[in-house]
Amino acid sequence: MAEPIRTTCPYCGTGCGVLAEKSEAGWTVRGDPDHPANFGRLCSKGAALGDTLGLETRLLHPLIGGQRVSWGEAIGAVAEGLAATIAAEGPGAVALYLSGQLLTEDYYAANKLAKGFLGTANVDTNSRLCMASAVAGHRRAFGADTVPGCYADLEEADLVVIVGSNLAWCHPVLFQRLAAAREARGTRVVVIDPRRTETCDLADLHLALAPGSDVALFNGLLAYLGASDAIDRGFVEGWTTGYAESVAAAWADAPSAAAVTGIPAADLVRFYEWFAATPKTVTLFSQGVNQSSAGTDKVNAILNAHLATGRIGRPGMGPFSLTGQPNAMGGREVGGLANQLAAHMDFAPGNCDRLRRFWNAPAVAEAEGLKAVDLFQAIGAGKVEAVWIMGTNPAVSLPEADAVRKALARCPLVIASDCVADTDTMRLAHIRLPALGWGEKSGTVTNSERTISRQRPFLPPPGEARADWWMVAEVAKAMGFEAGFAWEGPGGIFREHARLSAFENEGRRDFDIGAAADADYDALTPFQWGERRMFADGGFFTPDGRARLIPVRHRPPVAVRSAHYPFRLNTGRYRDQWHTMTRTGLSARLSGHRREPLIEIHPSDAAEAGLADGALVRVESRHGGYVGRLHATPAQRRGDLFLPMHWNDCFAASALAGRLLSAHTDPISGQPESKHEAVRVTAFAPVFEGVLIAGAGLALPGIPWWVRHKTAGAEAVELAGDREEQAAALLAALDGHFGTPLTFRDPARGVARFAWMEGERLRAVLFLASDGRPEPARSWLAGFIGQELAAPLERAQILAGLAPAGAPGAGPILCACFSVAAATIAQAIAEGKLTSVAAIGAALKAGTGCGSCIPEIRGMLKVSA
Ligand SMILES: Nc1nc2c(c(=O)[nH]1)N[C@H]1C(S)=C(S)[C@@H](COP(=O)(O)OP(=O)(O)OC[C@H]3O[C@@H](n4cnc5c(=O)[nH]c(N)nc54)[C@H](O)[C@@H]3O)O[C@H]1N2
Ligand SMILES: Nc1nc2c(c(=O)[nH]1)N[C@H]1C(S)=C(S)[C@@H](COP(=O)(O)OP(=O)(O)OC[C@H]3O[C@@H](n4cnc5c(=O)[nH]c(N)nc54)[C@H](O)[C@@H]3O)O[C@H]1N2
Ligand code: SF4
Ligand SMILES: [Mo]
Repeated sequence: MAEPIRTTCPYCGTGCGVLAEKSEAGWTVRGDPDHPANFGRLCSKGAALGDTLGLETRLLHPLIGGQRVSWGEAIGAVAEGLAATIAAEGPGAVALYLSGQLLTEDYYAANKLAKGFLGTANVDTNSRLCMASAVAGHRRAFGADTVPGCYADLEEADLVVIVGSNLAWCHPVLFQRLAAAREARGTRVVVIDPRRTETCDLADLHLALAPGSDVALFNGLLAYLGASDAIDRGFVEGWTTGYAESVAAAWADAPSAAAVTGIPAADLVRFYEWFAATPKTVTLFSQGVNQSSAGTDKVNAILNAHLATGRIGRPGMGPFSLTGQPNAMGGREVGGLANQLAAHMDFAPGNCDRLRRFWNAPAVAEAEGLKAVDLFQAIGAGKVEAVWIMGTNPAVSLPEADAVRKALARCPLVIASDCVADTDTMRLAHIRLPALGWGEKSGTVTNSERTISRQRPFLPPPGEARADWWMVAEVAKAMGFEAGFAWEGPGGIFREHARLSAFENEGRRDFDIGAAADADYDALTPFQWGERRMFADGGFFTPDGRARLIPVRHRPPVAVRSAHYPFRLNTGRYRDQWHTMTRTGLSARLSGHRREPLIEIHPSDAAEAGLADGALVRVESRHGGYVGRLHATPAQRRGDLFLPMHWNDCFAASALAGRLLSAHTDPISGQPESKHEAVRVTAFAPVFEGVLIAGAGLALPGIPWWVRHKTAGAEAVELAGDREEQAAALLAALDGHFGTPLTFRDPARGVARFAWMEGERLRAVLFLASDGRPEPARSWLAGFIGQELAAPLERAQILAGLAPAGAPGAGPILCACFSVAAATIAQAIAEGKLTSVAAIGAALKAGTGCGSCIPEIRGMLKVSA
């Protein structure tokens, strides 16, 4: 076997090192034992990377208006379109919308073209939806966007506070590192989240706060700390400003903290006592904090508590912002946000001038550009007339998604670069450019702890796909900017980026990787920028070198519940899907965990509303509707609903979270409040439900509700309708496609089943039921699609939909590594045979691969105990 290729996982900001190895069977991946983020571990998504390398959904050639064109024509059209828009309307009419999934080199090139050569600062990124509040909070407190700590702090802490983060599902390898440390040293863990998530598996205390009440909770903490002897007076006096005002503001909220958060006072005090008594405390935070109209204040409320206690920059302590995307940090370093320039510089005149000289740039943007939500509103209003979208799917991920779609539909020039041909955004693009994907592209990414690692290619470029930086450079050259964009590869871009970070820096800016400019790019090993831990002895990047405590007050989320919209909606992530599913949706292994979106609700709320567990329901907000299956669970607070952000029009009818959300934003960071909306929930009341299993991509004319998912080499479609004619129309369409089916009907039970054959080969099966959902063994059946059926017995079994004993069952898969169904584990537990995670692992293998499912297994054991 050849030497493995050392690269980095393209999913979450943990930034795990991956070894890609070629074997007879193709490329396989495993965790890189030498990478400092994961030391060999991978989660379910990382472990399934090999399943997502297929080309079936890829865009392989440039397209203009749906017609294949050459690269020369495509680049020419982009360059001419941008130039014509600038000539007619000025540079502000042109925008770039980028992504934390681009590599640093791609991101640097795009930002340089826009902010240095086109003269527009209308360059924003999906990090606006993700990290903007953390960035703004860091800059307010530290004078720079610095994450002070490192992952080892999680392992050295005595108390870890996890705020608004479902670490077990969203940063699973960090969760495993924390779990191991807790096992070894008894780390105390507090989880602050309105939902009882899988992350609570490690929690000594779970504070199920009212959504949006984090500032009140942390103000209560600061007031408590101020009144106890936990304040580090030396640090506060020597290295901070704003302490007295911040404690005064905290006292204004503190008396109502229990009422506002809805947390029993005794639990709050317990948390405050633990925090006060534990110097080695790390506070991790993520989207429950950032995605809020008070996101920046939430961040500063957390930073205040750490600054007041001097718990920053020393082993085992500090506030820690978990970054979501693999290169959210790299994007911040190159200035991908509309209110930043490159290399962590802002728009101060000296910085603009420095960039002008360094880049020899003709048109450096002098003022901040439009932030994502405002940018798409400006497109809708006709103020921005050309937009180039790279590596993100805003038609899905932005709030008020229908307004975003309308804006793109009326925009004269929409250019989109993606590795996938069909996404909700690509459907709206005039010019579609094929990008290289993971395993093909080459460059660097920066993870949550400031470690820069290489992504290395191991696959040839498919079709005519090209690197994102290459497209940018070609467009720049076609617009006459040859000199600034003459790089031969990503290494040259990285060296320029490194040199810029050191240019006239002299310690004034936190981001300085000048030393890496001379490193051997191809051999680059992971390295962390800055000190291992920052700010232990002050040295903040504010004008006076002191950190700022910021006085903040509780503000509720903008969307208010009413008699019409009595529920609070919260949205977020599932363990095995990544965002809009363009890659994870290709893997049967990953799609088995949650094959359709669930609408989670407290059982008492469901009962009061007369809604049955497992029934289809409709959620509606002022902006739109969403249909999904109700899942009643005590993990939800009363009055709150949760649904996933992943599904979209390519994977489902009517399951797009962004369509429900208002575009309310934080006034400082501009980050949208994607975690809060006021909604109602009502029965969908189908007259039939069904499951269709066939090859991919069948049209479903007239079916009002469907969800597609991959299963064992075929596609399963869960579907439902509210009129009998819809079922008849679907049957007619399938007959038209496949011919006459074998049929089984039991009208008394409202059951009908169909199997379409071509000779002895099975083409498709459809199960319909008028009373609840049919439950055929989906993945077992899927295994027969395209196969010749051996015997009449098999035909009979297929129409029965029943798998023989031992075949994969009907329900969701809990353990993605070994395809162990949730039902199999539940049954073993119910029979009393298996009573621990270890016993389940030994008997069923579940949990013995990547370990991502262990919190769920332990949850099942707890429920049965
Ligand atoms: N499996 C998976 N992992 C991922 C991703 C993915 O798509 N799939 N995406 C990556 C990206 S880009 C990101 S940004 C991260 C996100 O990682 P996380 O932030 O951990 O994920 P979310 O599920 O969006 O939200 C976290 C939690 O915030 C809680 N929450 C909602 N409102 C509030 C509130 O007012 N206060 C508090 N304290 N909590 C609240 C929600 O209930 C939810 O459990 O995940 C990364 N990792
Ligand atoms: N309701 C709700 N909405 C949310 C959130 C939420 O919690 N709730 N979270 C928000 C957050 S934190 C985030 S980060 C966003 C994420 O939202 P998006 O960025 O819109 O989602 P992705 O599916 O990651 O989109 C990435 C796209 O880039 C493509 N791609 C992958 N690699 C490359 C590449 O190398 N080059 C190019 N050109 N394309 C590539 C993929 O195929 C995909 O189409 O969603 C936000 N929206
Ligand atoms: S935790 Fe999982 S998704 Fe995140 S980088 Fe590591 S392997 Fe990839
Ligand atoms: Mo994110």
